[in-house]
Amino acid sequence: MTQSLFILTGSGVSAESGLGTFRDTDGLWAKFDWRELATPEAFASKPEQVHAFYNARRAGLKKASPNAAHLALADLERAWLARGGEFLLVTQNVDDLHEQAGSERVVHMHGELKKMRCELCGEVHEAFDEITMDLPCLNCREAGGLRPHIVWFGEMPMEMDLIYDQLEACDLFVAIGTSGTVYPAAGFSQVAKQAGARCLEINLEETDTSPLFDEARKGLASQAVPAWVADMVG
Ligand code: BV8
Repeated sequence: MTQSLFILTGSGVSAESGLGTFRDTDGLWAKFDWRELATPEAFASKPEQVHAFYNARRAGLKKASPNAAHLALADLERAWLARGGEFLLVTQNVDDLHEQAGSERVVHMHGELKKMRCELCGEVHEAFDEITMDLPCLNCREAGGLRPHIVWFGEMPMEMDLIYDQLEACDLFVAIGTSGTVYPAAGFSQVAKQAGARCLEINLEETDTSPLFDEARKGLASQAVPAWVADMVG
């Protein structure tokens, strides 16, 4: 029986595509204070400032393309499903580089930069390049309700029921390019392990959660991930 695979990715998998990580020395949260830009309170008090931050990141995403790690994970998904295995890729990233690389079974637990949500009617749409508070929702036509379809600190991540079901059922849990500092994602390896999965960490360096893993592969995602996928599919 082919194994059930659960893959969790973080900003390290998109770093070589030119998108900043968060906690590296030159990372996003080193330059910006997440309390001022990635919380519902920040959006309530300074919505245009928050929109400007995400509008800039959305513009940056247009210049980025998938790297070898994204492409290898899409190959792995196809090979795994062809063998009748279970496969789920949960990403903390809000970019769509996994989808651009061909991954289909992707869950964005922290939302998506290319989507916007109306707080007045709840509708989710493809985001305008530049979202501002005076733009009307495409559905309810009201202005003043549009926000990035992003999970901010203090907000409940998306698809948590599906995620925990899959964590408890998987045989192999693989964390790629994540520092394991943001919860609940940082706790996923423990949930999988307690449910009997083997845990593999693929990262540039040791992380706070490294001790929880059975195996670690150190290196740049664009090299370490294709090498690991070759071993898995080989
Ligand atoms: C929740 C979207 C509960 C936004 C993100 C105290 C106060 C307040 C809150 C808390 C607190 N203590 C705990 C919390 C909970 C909080 C949290 O964990 N805070 C942290 C700071 C302690 N979590 C939350 O608030 C979450 N929600 O708990 O809700 C709840 C319960 C009931 C009802 C309602 C609510 C929501 C968290 C989601 C926040 N949104 N993103 C945006 O993107 O703008 S988080 C954001 O940061 C990312 O999505 C990601 O999750 C996180 C960054 O993590 P990483 O992806 O790991 O990135 P990082 O830079 O840290 O690491 C990169 C790694 O890659 C490094 O290890 C590096 O070495 C490696 N790397 C770099 N380059 C490469 C590489 N590896 C390989 N190759 C390379 N080339």
